[in-house]
Amino acid sequence: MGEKDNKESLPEISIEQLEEGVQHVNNPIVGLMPIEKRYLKGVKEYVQTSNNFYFSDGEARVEVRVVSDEIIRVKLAPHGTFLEEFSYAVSKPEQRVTLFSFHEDEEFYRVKTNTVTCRVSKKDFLISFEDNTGLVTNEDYIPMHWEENADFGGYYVYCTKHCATNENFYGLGDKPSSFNIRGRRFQNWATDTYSFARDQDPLYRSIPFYTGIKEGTGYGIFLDNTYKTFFDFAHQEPNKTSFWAEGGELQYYYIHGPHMMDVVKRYHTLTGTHPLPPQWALGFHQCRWSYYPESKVKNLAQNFRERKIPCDAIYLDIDYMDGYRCFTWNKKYFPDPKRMIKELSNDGFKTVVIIDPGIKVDDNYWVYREGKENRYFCRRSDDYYMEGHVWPGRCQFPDFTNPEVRTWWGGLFKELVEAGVAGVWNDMNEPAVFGSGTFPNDVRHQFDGHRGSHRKAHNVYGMQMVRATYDGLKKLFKNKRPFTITRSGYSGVQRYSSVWTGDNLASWDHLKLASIQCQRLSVSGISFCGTDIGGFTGEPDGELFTRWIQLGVFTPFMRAHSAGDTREREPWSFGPEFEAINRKFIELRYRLLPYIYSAFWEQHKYGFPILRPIVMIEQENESNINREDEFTFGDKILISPVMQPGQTSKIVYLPQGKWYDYWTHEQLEGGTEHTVEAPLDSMPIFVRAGSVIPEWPLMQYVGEIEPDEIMFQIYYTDYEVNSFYFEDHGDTFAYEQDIYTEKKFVVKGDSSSMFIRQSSEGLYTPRYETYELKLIGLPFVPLKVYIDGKEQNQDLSFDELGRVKIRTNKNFREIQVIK
Ligand code: MIG
Repeated sequence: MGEKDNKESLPEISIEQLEEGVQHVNNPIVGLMPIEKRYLKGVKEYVQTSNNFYFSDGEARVEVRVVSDEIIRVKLAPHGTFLEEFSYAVSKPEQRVTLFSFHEDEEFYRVKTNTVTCRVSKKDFLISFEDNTGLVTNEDYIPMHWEENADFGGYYVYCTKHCATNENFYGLGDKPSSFNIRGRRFQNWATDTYSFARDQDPLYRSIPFYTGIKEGTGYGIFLDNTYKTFFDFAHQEPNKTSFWAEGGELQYYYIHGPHMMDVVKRYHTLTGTHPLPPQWALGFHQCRWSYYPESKVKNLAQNFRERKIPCDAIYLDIDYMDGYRCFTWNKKYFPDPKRMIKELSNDGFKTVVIIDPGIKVDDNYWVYREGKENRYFCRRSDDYYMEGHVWPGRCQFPDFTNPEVRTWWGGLFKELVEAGVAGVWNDMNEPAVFGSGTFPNDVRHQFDGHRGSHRKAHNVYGMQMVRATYDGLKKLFKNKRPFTITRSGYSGVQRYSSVWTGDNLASWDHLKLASIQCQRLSVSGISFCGTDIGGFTGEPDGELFTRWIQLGVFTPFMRAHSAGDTREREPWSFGPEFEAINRKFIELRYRLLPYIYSAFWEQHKYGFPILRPIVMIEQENESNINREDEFTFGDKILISPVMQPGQTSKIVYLPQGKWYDYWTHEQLEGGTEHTVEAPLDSMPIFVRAGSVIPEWPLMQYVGEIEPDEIMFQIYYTDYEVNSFYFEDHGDTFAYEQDIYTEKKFVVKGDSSSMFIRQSSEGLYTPRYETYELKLIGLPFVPLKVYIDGKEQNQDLSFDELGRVKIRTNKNFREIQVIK
């Protein structure tokens, strides 16, 4: 970060200097204050209106709002006047009615809910939060402060908190740094960062939310401010954590834990979760800059099918358009898009096309004309249109913060949808402009009626673009789920889109960063994320590509992508040996799709992040604070991707409890590290004891086969374990009307028996009738099996992997296996 941006280090202006500057003015300077940092002074009074408490130091006011039992919001108005309530991030600002009380003594005011107390000190206006055992989790180091901004109006606003020696930090979106971000400073200002480096900051997204964990207790801070924001986690001084913004309100949510999982789930109650994606979007996607002309696309599709490598989606990057004009086709390359897309679709491929925000200035181009006639493009402070160069040449840019523009934009997809396009990829929406990087600060935005310059709208521009895209597609698709992917985004973008991490590089360190960035995005509210498998720029060798495919199986979004100046980059591009391993792992992804889909449902419905880093599972264990290799996908499967060239074994940490090696079914004790084999054709994958993992028969694409049976692998446990399984149509919004089935399995065994109980919720009925259960790890030789109390006559012998097979009706309530 440049010194210029660091307001904390700007020299302060003295009264003498200021008076020097105004000595020729005739007006008296009474009341004119020098511009310098000002701090809240002691609290003079307070007023309560329902769940809002207003404290004042005589001039500045602070609002403390009880949002829910576990969430309290703090807001500062330096001169006593709050801005209008408005947020792009928070979809439901009013949560359920909460219980709270107010207390005052000599020293403090206290706003108390069932779980959190917000304490305001009368003497110096310091604000702190404690749980109901009196443990202080978060407290101001100095009072909130601000500095007037003479150029733009408003204030730079600051908050500085105590930081304990054993306090660690997680979150903040896509930062390409170590998973634990203690000791670092970051800024949020969405930026197109081609071929970004480790520790480069900022990147494409702005997610001003983090979880702090102090002595095993977690809490969250979400600074809902769209301006350029800064976070310092004990970087400048080891005992302070600060966050500040270049404008807008100092407005943050304190989110109670104590578990990081609670914090992230509650953050989701504020900012929303991903809607369910169409099921095919969880398959393998193949992308490149660019596949054209049509013959190349067809050839690619044919290769996948002939080689029997599963794939669901093919992407068209910018070259499919006519001179990079959005919503047009290059008819030389793609003479009949509708026919081509239909043929691809008959072969099981979905077509996803890229759409950028820059609209070519060209009076013969209908999109430009419509935008111009309706004044939909962004303008500068002096009313000139904002112009900048991007791929199409000279462009203007829709103001996506205007709801009318969003509706117009959504409608522009009509022809693409009629041509059969199934998904849209929004790129360059930081927004990126060649040369200058992005828009100048003075560009004006409608900001949903709340008006603002680009300083205020920059970080939400991409999110509002993909929102317009998603909402438009949703309308055009009738009741079918759209698929969208965006490069830029602000908190809450998960309600509209998946994301990828942008222009990474083909290197082993970037493979590591890919894993960290996806884990970080997942604990920052954006579960549906992935990376360019293989690295966007540069050339991976076969080994790196294969290791990246392996990680990709366990990222919620799985897509191979590469820049135009690189060699071909398909799963077969590195020779038959690598092709075989790549196939094996892409097949694994497809077998696990029902598990992956169920994990997605848990994210959508309950706000559980899909990827869960070790610290999220065992935050109380100090030795976990810096672990970043292992994570779980959903609740049951743990992976530790191999991220070194030539590596054939790996030390893997398994959390407390019992685990099984996914490949060998060997049982392993958790709470410790294990050395495991990891030759190139394998990778460390473990399953929690007691898990019930659904698998589909192998398909080349989602929907190729309607399974006539679902297979479940059930891992023996001697303590009770629950698992969930979700299914529905896979491509409609009927789940919003409870047309789905959510199954719960309970598994437990002892030395001579094991039971599996099943219960079910929801209104969806799948067509298949039976399950095939494979029991793994039974410590006894089973002789009898009872299904709902009836003894069965089934072959209970162990297969070559030590599994016992049971076939059952899908509606069983209880199965018992007995020695
Ligand atoms: O200026 O559309 O990150 O995925 O292939 C480059 C071309 C524009 C950047 C994206 C990349 C995409 C590329 N785009």
